[in-house]
Amino acid sequence: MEKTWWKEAIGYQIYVRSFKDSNKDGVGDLRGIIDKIDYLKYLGINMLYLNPVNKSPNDDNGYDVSDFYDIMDEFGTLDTFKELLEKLHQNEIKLIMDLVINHSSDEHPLFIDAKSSKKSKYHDWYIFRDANDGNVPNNWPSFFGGSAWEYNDETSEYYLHIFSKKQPDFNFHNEDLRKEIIKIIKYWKDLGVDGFRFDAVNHIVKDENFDDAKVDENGNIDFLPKIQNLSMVHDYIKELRKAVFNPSDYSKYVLIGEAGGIDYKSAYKYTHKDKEELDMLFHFDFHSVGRGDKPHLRRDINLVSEIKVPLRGWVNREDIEGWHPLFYSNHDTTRTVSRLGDDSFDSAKLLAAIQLTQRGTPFIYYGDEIAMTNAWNYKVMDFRDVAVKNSYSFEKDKSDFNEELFLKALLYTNRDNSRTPMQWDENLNSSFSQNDPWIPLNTNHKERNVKAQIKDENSVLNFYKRLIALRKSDDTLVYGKTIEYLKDDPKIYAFERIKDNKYLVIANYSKESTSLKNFIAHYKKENEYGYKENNIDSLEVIIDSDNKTLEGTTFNFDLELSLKPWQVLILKARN
Ligand code: TEU
Ligand code: CA
Repeated sequence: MEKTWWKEAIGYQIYVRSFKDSNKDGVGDLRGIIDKIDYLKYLGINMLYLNPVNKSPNDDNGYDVSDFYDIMDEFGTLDTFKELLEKLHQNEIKLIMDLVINHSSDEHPLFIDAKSSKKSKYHDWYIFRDANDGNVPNNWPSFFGGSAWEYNDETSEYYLHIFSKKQPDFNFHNEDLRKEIIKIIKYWKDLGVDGFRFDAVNHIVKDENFDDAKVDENGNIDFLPKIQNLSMVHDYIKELRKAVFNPSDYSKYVLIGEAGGIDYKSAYKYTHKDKEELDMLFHFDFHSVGRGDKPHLRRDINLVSEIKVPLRGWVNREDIEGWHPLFYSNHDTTRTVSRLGDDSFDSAKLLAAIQLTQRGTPFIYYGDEIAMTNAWNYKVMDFRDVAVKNSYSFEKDKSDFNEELFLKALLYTNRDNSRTPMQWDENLNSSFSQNDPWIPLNTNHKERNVKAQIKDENSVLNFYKRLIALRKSDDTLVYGKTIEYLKDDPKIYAFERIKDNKYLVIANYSKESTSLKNFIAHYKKENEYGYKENNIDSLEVIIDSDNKTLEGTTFNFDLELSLKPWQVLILKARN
């Protein structure tokens, strides 16, 4: 087992636009984060991951970069960034930067030059294709709606954009482009950041035939095999890593890739140690949990297939195959407690307990620590996501358009649910900003906010704080192996973490109170012939999500115990 700082770190992701506005323009910024370092310290996190901060016209909130070497005007200046980095480091908080290397903004000078003429030095840095019989080159759609091709008058060609048309894709087969990307990564590394999250890195190579993707009988276009996880992606990641980092750097920096279409079985392709590509992957396994047959429908979560199986797969991988970022949500999902729980504080605590006791590196998404929910108060016009604007304009004039269902679908699936302003207190704009925020607040900020939860010792926030402290106090929770019990139980999620110490986590992942009879019988049987450290009589309850009721007591396996809805216990073996 190789120990490194980033395996032991507690990560926290900040969507900068939505965290804290320091200059009254309604947009969160870097100074806002500097002003809240005390809060991050209070919580106990020690690694920050920021969504993109580079210069951008913000068609996709920073994922459309117009200058890779500078900071977005709304967020501050390069000096503010340096100050933030320095202050974070003074407070022993590392910084991971999000770099968008699959595409740039269409307003990037490189693209403006590239599209001006076929003779441009930069023309081949992007992906241009001739029309196909006067039409788009092929049937590939964009992730954000419509075709992935946009016509360019100046050269009478189409250019490829798998995201919005303001995000033209780079051509990674061009060596000079790759050299430029290497230069960009080096630049930020030299400025002192501690790691990178490479955005959409699995998309950097496209199928060179550019032929039509298959269409099924329902009209769905199977385009992903054309644009993601192609084998040359690996060659280019390897090349980037080698060019920027010395092998002696490998443990100093953490490299995380964002990769759709990859599960725990295939992740080794990017993260196997011998490959020298990436350390961890942000996957999509928990993004659609509980999603119904149609986007406007929800159904009950299947604990076994949707949570237990994937999480087990990720956390039990051999060390050599890569490490796991323990995260439920990010800026592309709905809110954790709305998707994986039932909006209640109790369900938020259960999710926190699992996240902070499992194997891997936890990444808490800002606001999850106070159980921020989906934006249930939103109307269609409140959404800001470019994907919503696109789909609304495609859908609204169709004869069968139903605005109510459209809105419902947004509330169950759209990314803006996770981008509402941080809820600091009950005051105007929740003290996120003294001006109208760029995106409306969740109206439940009056009850759900940091200020109220700091005061309440049994709040979700203080529960997170305790769990973070616990995890930092014992690397059993980082490196220990995980043994799971009652793998097929649809309500009880129970596992042990074992290394120098032993912890047992028993969670009632359900809305009903649930007897522990089965669990206790099973656990006793499994441990009947166990060795000394598995002595089941000596487990002490160290955390009880039900207002600490059982804390400090020896767990009594003979009792016909049941757990309340969403209740979770953490037990520790007495030495
Ligand atoms: O998201 C990428 C993304 O969500 C898809 O490429 C995903 O890989 C695919 O749907 C799975 O099959 C990143 C950012 O997180 C997001 O916010 C940006 O909008 C996007 O890239 C474009 O930069
Ligand atoms: Ca601001």
